[in-house]
Amino acid sequence: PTTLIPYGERIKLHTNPTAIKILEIMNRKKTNLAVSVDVTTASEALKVIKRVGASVCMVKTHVDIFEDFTHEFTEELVKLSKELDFVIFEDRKFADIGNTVSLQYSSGIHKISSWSDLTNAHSVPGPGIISGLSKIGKPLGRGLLLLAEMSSKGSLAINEYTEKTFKMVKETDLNREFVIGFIAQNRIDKIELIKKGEDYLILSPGVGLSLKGDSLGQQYRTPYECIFESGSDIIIVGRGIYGIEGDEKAIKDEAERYRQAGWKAYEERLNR
Ligand code: 5IU
Repeated sequence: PTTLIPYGERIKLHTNPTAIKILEIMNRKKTNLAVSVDVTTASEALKVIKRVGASVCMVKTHVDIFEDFTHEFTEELVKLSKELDFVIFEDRKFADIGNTVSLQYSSGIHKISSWSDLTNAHSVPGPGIISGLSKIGKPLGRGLLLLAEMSSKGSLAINEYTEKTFKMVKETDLNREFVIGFIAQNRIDKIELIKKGEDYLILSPGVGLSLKGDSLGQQYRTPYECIFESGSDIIIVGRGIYGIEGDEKAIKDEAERYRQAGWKAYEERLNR
């Protein structure tokens, strides 16, 4: 199983430029941490990103939360992603028919495809959503994740839905070149769908070292539970890092604490 192969050796199992970039960064910076920057202004987001950048392989955004979105923000974000060496993931969760999502991805105010390395989509509309996004994203070397499971209580993305989401990607080679992984709580090769030599990245949100949940259904697991026990590749942490009390340094230190916890769990997994 790919959980026993080091991130650096999985690079050769990919052809998608974004997947290669993610694994290279993880290997180079020794980090499987993605920080989710869910603050309501672009200026605050940039402050957080500058503090956590050195510790992460990826920054996850929800740009529709910002009160002050402009393309100066995305230009600055792209610049920071190069300077601090991370990948940009706009967590857009597309969910419409192929034609609509291709427009939502490329157009409107946000023009996500022009700056975000990675985005994600629900599988609920069927494979047309992958084709619609791929039409825009693949020529740009972008990557897509499908949502196979969610961290929130009562999620309907379970059992057969999860399994069919994995199968949807495997239907055509075109999908496989653009879909580089899944948002999930568990490793998918457990369900024996992955052929030898195929590799997908598994990203898991709902991660906290001391958080236990919120009042709106979020559920948290530790980095160890995600990486070691469930075989996930990347942990996504939001409030656990940017929500920490204290001065500027507190956020930086907390990101580093999560990076170390995630990396230790990965090393233990390899040595199992
Ligand atoms: N997110 C989840 N759970 C999911 C999916 C996405 O929490 O199943 I798919 C997003 C929501 C938020 C971030 O942007 O990940 C987690 O933030 P907190 O660590 O602050 O809970």
